[in-house]
Amino acid sequence: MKTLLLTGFEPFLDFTINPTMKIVEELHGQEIGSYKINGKILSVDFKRAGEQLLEYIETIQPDAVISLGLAGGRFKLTPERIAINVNDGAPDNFGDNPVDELIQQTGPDGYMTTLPIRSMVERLIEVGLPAEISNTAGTYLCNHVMYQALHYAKIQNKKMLSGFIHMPASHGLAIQHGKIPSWSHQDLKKGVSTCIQVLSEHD
Ligand code: PCA
Repeated sequence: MKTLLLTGFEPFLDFTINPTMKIVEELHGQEIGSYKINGKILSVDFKRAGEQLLEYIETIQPDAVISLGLAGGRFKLTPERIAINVNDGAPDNFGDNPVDELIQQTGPDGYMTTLPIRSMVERLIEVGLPAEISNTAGTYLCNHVMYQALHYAKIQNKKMLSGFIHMPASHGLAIQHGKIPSWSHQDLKKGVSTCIQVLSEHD
């Protein structure tokens, strides 16, 4: 059996619930296809999140990493195509507010995902869940951890596949927030499980 590191994030900014947390907690310990899932939650912290993720990777030695994040306002499940070497944007949960910073001083401008995102999107649509590839993960924490995992795999010469999936708000979050579209928790979770199944068939 292979190991999948599945990460989610804590709440941040005016998003009082992060729907990725419940999904990661519920899928932790489960098996989907050839993968056993190890779920972890990352801090919305520019200084720590990358380190946290790399510590989990070194301890767990996963065959693949899927990181999940909330994209409040998006309507679809959106596997990300690329991570860029930039930290920028709104303050994190510790008030850190980097402007135009590099994530890795000597790293490349970007890394393409190594997850089978085209097949994931096709399968999501087949099972009735709206999905499309996103061509920007932004410049906030989600882009940051996606970049860090891909950079690690590259410089360590590891086969480990990795990438990021952004998701819409859950109904629970949308009720509290008031101004964003939402999906049921069950559909969000089914979407993530479907992507893991596709990954399992892919490799
Ligand atoms: N979404 C944010 C960070 C944490 C999360 O769930 C992002 O899109 O960068």
